[in-house]
Amino acid sequence: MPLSVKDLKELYRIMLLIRRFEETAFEKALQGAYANYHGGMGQEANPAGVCHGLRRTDMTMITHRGLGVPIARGVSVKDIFAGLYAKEPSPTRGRIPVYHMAEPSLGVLGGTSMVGSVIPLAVGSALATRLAGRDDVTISFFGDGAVNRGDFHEGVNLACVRKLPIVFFCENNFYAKSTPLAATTAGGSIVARAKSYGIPGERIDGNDVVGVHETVQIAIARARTGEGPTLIECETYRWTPHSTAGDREFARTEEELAQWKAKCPVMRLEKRLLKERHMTEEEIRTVDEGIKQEVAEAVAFAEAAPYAPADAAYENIYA
Ligand SMILES: Cc1ncc(C[n+]2csc(CCOP(=O)(O)OP(=O)(O)O)c2C)c(N)n1
Ligand SMILES: [Mg+2]
Repeated sequence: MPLSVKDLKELYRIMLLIRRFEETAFEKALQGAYANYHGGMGQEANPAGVCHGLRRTDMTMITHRGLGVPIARGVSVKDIFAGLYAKEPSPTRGRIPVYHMAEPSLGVLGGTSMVGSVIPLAVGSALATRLAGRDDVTISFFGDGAVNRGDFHEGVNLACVRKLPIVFFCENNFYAKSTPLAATTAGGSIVARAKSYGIPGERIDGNDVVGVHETVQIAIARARTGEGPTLIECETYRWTPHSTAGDREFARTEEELAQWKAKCPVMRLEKRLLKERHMTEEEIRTVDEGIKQEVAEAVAFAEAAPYAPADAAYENIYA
């Protein structure tokens, strides 16, 4: 079904919210407000396009790169900043910040620290929904750095053998830290691997949120109706260094970054909304101002919030 004007405006709002969130989150980490942060700026169309239209009970497992997925799934930026600051009001009571951030009631199952290790867990989520007799789908987000780990092959293979309801969504930003994809990855592309598992594979433009959404919708429909997994390779680019820890960029050039910035996913949709007269410059400014205020209030909330009492560390543990 083609996207309505309402959908386009919502995709724009979510991407802009993620953009403003990411700008502030990166800056605050640089100032030492909380731990190292792996910014997601430039990659906003991925979480926005994938998560738009998901059922609340569909599951998403995230990577270390940015917090666009929780935002797109409806976790408030207040809660997310509280998480970054490790404060009590966060979804995990300040226990697990950044890439472990989870809010299962909104379908955010969190992520893991070891690159790629999230993939078999996402497969487990898909298996769990199958065993429970539900027709929910799991989206497994991972970076290009994950595809040469055993976890990728073990996870994708099992999901294919069992035809599990999962979409493998690779955010290919062409680098794992400072290592270019071409230096580590055989076979010409990531999507080429779909063939060896006998599943559909799509390589898409990660600056086109509408294209991301439409491709993922097809994969979700397949997964939901029992036809099994799809592998999507989404070409994207991070606008910030690997993290706020001062990582050196050995291979990326200023020219390359400028080329990708010129293809900004947020601006691309903004131009379309203006050109097709779905929004005016003034309306866009109003949306942006509201979002900036929301982000500023979230930071103030998180900074003023208390830490959880020490005893809370013993909650929700098995032994
Ligand atoms: C198994 C493992 N090796 C190394 C690291 C250190 N590390 C953290 S993020 C990262 C790069 C991951 O690259 P990619 O999967 O492409 O995601 P991106 O950072 O580009 O979004 C590395 C090497 C890790 N966390 N886990
Ligand atoms: Mg990468």
